[in-house]
Amino acid sequence: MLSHSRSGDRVTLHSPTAMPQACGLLWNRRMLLHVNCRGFVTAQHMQPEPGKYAHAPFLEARTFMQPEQPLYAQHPGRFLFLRDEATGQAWSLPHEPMRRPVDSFRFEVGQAAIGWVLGVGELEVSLTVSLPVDATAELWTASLRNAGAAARRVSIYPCFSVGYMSWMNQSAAWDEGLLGLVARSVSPYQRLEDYPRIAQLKDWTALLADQRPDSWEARLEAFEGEGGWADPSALARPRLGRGEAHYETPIAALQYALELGAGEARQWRFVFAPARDAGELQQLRARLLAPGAFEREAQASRVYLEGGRGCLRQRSPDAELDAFANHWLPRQVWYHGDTNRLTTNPQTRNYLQDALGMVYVEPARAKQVFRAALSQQHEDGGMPDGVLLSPEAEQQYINQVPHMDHCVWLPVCVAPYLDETGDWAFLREVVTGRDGQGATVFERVCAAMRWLLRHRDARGLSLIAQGDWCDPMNMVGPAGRGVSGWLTIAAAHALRLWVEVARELGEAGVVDELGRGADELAASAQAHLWDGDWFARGISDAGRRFGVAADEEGRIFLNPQSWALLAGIADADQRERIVRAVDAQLDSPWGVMLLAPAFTRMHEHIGRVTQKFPGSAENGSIYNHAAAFWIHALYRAGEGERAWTQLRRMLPGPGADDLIRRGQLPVFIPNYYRGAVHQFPRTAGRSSQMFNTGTASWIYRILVEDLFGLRGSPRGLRVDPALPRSWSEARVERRFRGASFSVTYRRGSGPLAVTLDGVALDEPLVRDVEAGRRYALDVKLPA
Ligand code: CEZ
Repeated sequence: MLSHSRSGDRVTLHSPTAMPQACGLLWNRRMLLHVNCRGFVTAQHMQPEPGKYAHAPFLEARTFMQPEQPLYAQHPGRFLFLRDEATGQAWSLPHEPMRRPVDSFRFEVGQAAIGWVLGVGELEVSLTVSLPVDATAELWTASLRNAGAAARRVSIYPCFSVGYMSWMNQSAAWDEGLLGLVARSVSPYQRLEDYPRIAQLKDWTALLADQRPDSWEARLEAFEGEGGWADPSALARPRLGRGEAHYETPIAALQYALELGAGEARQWRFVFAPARDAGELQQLRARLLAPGAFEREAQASRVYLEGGRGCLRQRSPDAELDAFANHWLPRQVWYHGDTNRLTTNPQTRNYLQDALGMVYVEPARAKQVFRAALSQQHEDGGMPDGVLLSPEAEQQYINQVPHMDHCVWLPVCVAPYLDETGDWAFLREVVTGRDGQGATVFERVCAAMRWLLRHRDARGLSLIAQGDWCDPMNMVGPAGRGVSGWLTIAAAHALRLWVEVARELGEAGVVDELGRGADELAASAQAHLWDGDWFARGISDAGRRFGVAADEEGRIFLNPQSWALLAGIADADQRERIVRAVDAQLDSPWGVMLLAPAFTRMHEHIGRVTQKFPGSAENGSIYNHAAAFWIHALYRAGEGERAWTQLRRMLPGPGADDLIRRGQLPVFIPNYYRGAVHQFPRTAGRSSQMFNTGTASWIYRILVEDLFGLRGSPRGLRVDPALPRSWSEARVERRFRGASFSVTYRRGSGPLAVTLDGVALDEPLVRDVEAGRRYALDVKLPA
């Protein structure tokens, strides 16, 4: 059903029906393409806010990216119809909308291209899409080969959805000058003041061809006819009708009729793109359909992706994990860090955590992010809900809801940056804030820590307002009294991390001040949140504790437990109880759930999270971001074996049953798998198919620092691995501060022993790392 290329950089699915939602993703800095194995495609481009150029056939709801987006029969896609002229038989490739089986099917998801190789009798058809690095356009190649002994007469019909563009104005027609089918529209608007913005939008959608087709059709209804989308009538006629759409729903369908001799092959290239006008299309054509252009763009994409290779190459007994960690995970980290998830106003916590991943991929970019975020810090030390990436950007969606946790992520993400790079000078760099005042990075983060300490109640617990890490936890503290158990604990962790940084700088006053603050937070958590076997999630405005044993729903939440381990708040007995409680109540074959039992009705002292469907998203799914915190905490608490079990569960496969249940290819970590495993067992484990998630950064860090234990410190590279017991050996290449380390791990008999270039180290620490040098480390793991 599934196969991997030798190096692991390509995954192939051999069926269009086994995992109908399976998909791959391509992106560049301007757009994102979500390509489903059956031919459906969801595309989004930035102008500068996210927009679409291939729509549903009806007025569609506009929203930000959503998990588990349903695909429907007329979902936008890129299809290639094929008709045998001798028999009249037709197929739609790769699978939709006719769904006629073909003789062989391969959906190939690569790093920079996604495609299909299909066998229809003796005809071999291939379809591939890639993106240019710096333009909004899809580059499609179709090829056809007759592997049989007799000549064949066939027609192929590239047929790309345009859909319902606008209720004000939409049309489509063939354009001989552009050699393409061009659909035009005017984005709907009503307010006069919106006109200048609307006038700038790319409201046209075009399918440009490298060869003149024999015919075309621009009107969806004419293409479908009475046969409907599942058996379009237009395919029954010798030639498409050359129709135009006049305030009718467009389609971009072309026809090439040809005779293919035995062994003969043909190839076509197409550019599918939005544009503002004919001039822009002319330019796209000149640039992207010129001879050799696709090859040049493919090369540029490879170079672009190279930038996101990351600092680790691993070879372990787990080939699937290796493929994922070497190719797919750093690519997902790179996507987040390089594009900011294609939004103009990333949530501050997402922006910072996406930079956390970049610490191991391109640390200079992480530094830029920290600078940019701190330059938008409020005068009182607080952080905004979102970071505006351009002067025109505005806070949208969830960023209009006050969340109290954004400061926490500063130490959580900056401390690993310091560990990785040793760039302590960054802390003395002056960043000008909103008020025009300059303060150093160190001072700004200290101010953010003081903000956290100030925003507490009389018990010393952190106020939650309308949310913390959990976006939809909006009714715990809107009146200004409710507190977050997780945030209290996370603030303690953040402060403790910053105390270590201050200690390194010799800032004794700060060490003292924030150290005391952290201890207070820890004491408050112990006094008011410990529930006997785990920590409570919060206390509402009305004083109601939740996430406690007495609750029927939402009895235990994962995040307070993970962060209590991380912050060192839990004593040995509490740690044991916590681990036992999480194992007993939150564990599942696909990972740990965020909370359980999932809420089945609205709880007005908690809020919107309880209204989400049980087992989806924050309401008790296996929310991978939170599962990653847990894994990281387990590693740091010395629970390596347990951590490994959870880490491995995050990846779909390798068994067919697991792949089918999750429905996702192992080419990215989704933001969640369905949870509520006891309440809704049928859907448990199903992937959200969503590529946007803070998980990627954390898991990358976990592989580098926790599993392989190659972690930076002020004095050099520390070696503290936690390989699973089942591994007797492994090898990695690790880039660190400009040097490269070849590390071999072998199971030994005594305690951990490390040799550097053949010489035993008295402490597992490589000091004074020199850029440009190659180091060979031999690590003997304890039995
Ligand atoms: O968004 C994420 C946020 O991007 O949810 C996380 C949060 O930490 C991330 O910053 C947990 O709440 O209902 C909502 O508003 C949801 O909160 C979503 O928007 C959620 C999605 O799952 C997208 O990843």
